[in-house]
Amino acid sequence: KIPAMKRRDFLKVGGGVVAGAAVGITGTNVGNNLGAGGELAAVASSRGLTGAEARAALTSVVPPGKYDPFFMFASGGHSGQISIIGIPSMRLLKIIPVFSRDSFSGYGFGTDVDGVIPRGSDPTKSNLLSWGDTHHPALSETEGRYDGRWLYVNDRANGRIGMVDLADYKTKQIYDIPNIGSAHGGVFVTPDSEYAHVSSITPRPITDNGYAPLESYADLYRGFSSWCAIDQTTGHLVPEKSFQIELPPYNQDLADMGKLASAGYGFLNSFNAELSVGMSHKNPPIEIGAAKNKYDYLHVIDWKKAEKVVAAGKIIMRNGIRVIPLQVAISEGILHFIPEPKNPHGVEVSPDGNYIVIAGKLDPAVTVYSITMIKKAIEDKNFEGTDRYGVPIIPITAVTAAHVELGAGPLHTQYDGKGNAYTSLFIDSAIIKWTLGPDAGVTEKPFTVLEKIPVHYNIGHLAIPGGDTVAPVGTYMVALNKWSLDQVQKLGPQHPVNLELFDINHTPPRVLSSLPLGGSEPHYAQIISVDRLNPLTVYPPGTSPETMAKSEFATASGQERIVRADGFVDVYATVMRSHFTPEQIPVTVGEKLRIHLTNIETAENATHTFAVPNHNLQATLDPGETVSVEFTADRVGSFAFYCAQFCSAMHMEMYGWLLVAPAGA
Ligand code: K7E
Ligand code: RUQ
Ligand code: CUA
Repeated sequence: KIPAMKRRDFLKVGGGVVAGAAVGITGTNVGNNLGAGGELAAVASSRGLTGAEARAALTSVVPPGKYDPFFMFASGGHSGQISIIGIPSMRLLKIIPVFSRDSFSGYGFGTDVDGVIPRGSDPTKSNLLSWGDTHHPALSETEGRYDGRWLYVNDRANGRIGMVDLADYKTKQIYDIPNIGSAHGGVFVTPDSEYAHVSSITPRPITDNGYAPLESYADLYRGFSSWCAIDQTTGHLVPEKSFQIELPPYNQDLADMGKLASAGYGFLNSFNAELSVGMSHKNPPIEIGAAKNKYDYLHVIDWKKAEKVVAAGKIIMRNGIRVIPLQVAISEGILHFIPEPKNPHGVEVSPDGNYIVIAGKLDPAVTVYSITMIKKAIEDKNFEGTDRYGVPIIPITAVTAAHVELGAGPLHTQYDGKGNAYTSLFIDSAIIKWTLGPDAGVTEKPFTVLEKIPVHYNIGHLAIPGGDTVAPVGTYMVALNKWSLDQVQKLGPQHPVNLELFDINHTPPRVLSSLPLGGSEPHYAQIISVDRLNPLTVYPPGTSPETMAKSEFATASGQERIVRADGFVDVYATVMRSHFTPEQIPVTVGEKLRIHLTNIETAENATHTFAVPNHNLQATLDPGETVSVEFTADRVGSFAFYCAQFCSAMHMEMYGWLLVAPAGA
């Protein structure tokens, strides 16, 4: 214990903060155990913590055995996965592989669900792909709030969308979206999860072979806004019910979904209205009269109208999906443009749906459009001509509610549900807290900068619980910083990204902790209240995660067998602590094996794996799970398969023999 005098000195140094914390705690249930609170100051002092640091620790610690109230589902960039991070503990709780193989979960190493990667829906594409670039996760919603059922995420690299089932936190589907090469905009889901939306970023030729010289860029390249229909029972994406809207070959960037006041609309940013195709001595940029513009185009899409046009059959089929041609989208009033400051990045709709906030990237400001004014302009046909494809352009002056100067490099915006917006500034390494306007209930000091919050460093996205829904919970905020720079000790030439947690209940917001995260680059994240999630803890016996129903290959204890028929060796096996049954699988070289494994455990945590040396095969089986692995015994040898997950005192004994005898033995 440090004497009172000294303690006071320390508290002075610490800005009186620990004193406050200690006073707050003294006399409460913990006060006595801690020795009248002074002990907290001593702990802080002995660890060299300032008062602010000690307070931050107390504000965000989640002690052993207690739980985080929020989960953050963060994309992983070119790791192709999703990370789940507890808030406020900032502990990494789980990694869900989506587009990339993962030997820990067995994903992509031979089992059914793992077959999502090789199977995909476009064999010409997915068969070749075992990585992706996850950017924008979208939790499913009911009435504009996260409902905890499913999660969708785009593959920015290959134009695909992955679906994760939040019943068991596993990837169930990868949909290769036709007609698009790479996909960035969205994913967003409609407020009742009718569709998950993704748009292309780099346009692709609409020729049959997917090739066209860049001289014909303006005529033959196109973007596509893709509305992937969601099956309301399984969460799977249904290609036959999905549709696309053909767009001009601008680079459609980020996108967001209208809600409440703007329900029925989708908003897509774009850049490269000049149709530049890059530097080449042969192909100068295509410069068109109207493209001397200082502006790019916000795409305003009336998706409810698009649905009706699709139902009326005013579509063409293109590579297995229904497409509304560009001219139909124009004539039916589905697509309108609003000029936006050049090269924007984020577009984010306020919780009430009234404001559409465009972050300038190169413009040190955000531009705020009003949905009321947009609707009126469309109704009045208040257009200032069209772009070169005939898309009507709404004058920017007719719809701008505010242009708010923030600082250098604005990228993304989130909301706290209390009338405030938080916008990340990449170049300034800061988050600006500013107020929305009257339509969001802010009458005093509308569109006013309140705080500049420094971050470390180079922030991309940011996330607030429910921060893109109709009901944000303005408690915590996470900055997803691209660089950690001086925040972490050196780890070789590549540094981790750095996620920083802020307390935004407090004015001004205070930093609480950080999570330097190696091995993935979260672009975007959504934070959900844990009480909205309702996952399985064990599967009902014999469940195939692929169908979430009982597998036809489920095997109960005592039913294990090896059957030879139709040119296959079918092995019906069970797995439990601490043995495989059967423990011997004798085959002859060249035989085709289908091994159906059922983990017959009913206890939580009792996961086993089936790992076969030298065969690149590693299937993970959670309690109750049935998976099938298929391979040809193409090499003579005795292979000791084993369980790779430490599961019991007899874990080392959990193995068996795959005996591949030579022909004629
Ligand atoms: Cu800003 Cu792909 Cu959302 Cu990354 S994008 S940061
Ligand atoms: S065995 S716990 Cu090397 Cu101890 Cu894994
Ligand atoms: Cu089962 Cu180790």
